[in-house]
Amino acid sequence: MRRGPILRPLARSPPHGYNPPQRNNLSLPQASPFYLRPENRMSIRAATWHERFTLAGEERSENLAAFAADVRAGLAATPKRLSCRFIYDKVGSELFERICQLPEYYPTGAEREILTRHADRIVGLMPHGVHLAELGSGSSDKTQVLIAALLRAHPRLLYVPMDISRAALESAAEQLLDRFEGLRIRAYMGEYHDGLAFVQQFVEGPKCLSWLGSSIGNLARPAAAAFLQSAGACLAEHDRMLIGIDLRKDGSVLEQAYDDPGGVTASFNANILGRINREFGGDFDLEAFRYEARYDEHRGVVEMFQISRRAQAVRIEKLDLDVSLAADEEIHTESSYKYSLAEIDVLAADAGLGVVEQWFDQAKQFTLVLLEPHAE
Ligand code: AVJ
Repeated sequence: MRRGPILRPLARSPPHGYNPPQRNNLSLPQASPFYLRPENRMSIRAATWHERFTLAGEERSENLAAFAADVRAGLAATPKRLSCRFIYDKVGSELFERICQLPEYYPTGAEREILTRHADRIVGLMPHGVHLAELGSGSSDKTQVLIAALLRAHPRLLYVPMDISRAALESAAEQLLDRFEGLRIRAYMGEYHDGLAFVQQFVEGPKCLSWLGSSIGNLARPAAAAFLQSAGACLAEHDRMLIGIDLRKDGSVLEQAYDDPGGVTASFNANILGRINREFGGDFDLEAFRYEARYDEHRGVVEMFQISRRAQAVRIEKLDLDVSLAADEEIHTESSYKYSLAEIDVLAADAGLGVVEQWFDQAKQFTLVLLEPHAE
């Protein structure tokens, strides 16, 4: 059974080992509160940690049940498949951060370039005093550029990062709160669908929903339009949505980006098998698989696979599941759709959203699109 989102405070101690002052404790030596005493000055910011950060979310076991169902269905299917959304446990999220630092993986740098150049213009097209909610926030690294611009336009900002990884949310929050005085964070841990419900329930006032990094690329085109439409349903008249979309380009550039020579992407992709081993007692031998990323230019999609090097049988103990694979049999693990400008217009139209403005990096590899709900 699915429970509603639960609000709870950060489950570990704030930075600097600070203990919040006890408001009614008159036995404290007076004059200044102890966090203002010179020896404790570094804790001033930490004093507001609890007020500035909350974390809400689903229990991890619910995500695990969905993962188990996906493994059962996907490994029984022909051809075999697993959903890429389950790659992102702690290990997977860390490997993805490493991908973002690879020279071959151009989307991160391209999107940062666009944000850096156009953040003030983008913010200028949002309602004044807007809140920022972000799907799949991860490290929130590029988002800092946007947050800085929002805080230039308005001294206070509520940021609602949403991600599947608790570790990513917590470390991002620690950095952001340290850097930005006027910032308050209400993080949500869970999947997109529940994140949108959280935004709808708890974010009052004008908002911008951001979805950066071309995460939309993981969805097939019809699913992408359907998801954007459901996200758009959370927007009030003057709210905005900002999405990063990777553009169609030469296949050799894409195959480098999705199969780097250092093998970081291959390890990231193989983490779906590693995670089955860890969570469900599987005995996948990761060495018995190779990784492949292929660009289908006609369909505009990079498809990624784990391919069995030989005929083999795999046991997944906790699911009481036996899987056999033929030599060269493929498990489809991820798709990354690329868009032409015409396809972006179709996407927005299918989602019932209007394009306000759109920006590109200089090499025109990537685009940021600002969307608005269509006036009825
Ligand atoms: C997180 C979906 C944007 O498709 O570029 C990167 C994931 N997979 N390298 C992408 C990914 C392999 C990434 N997205």
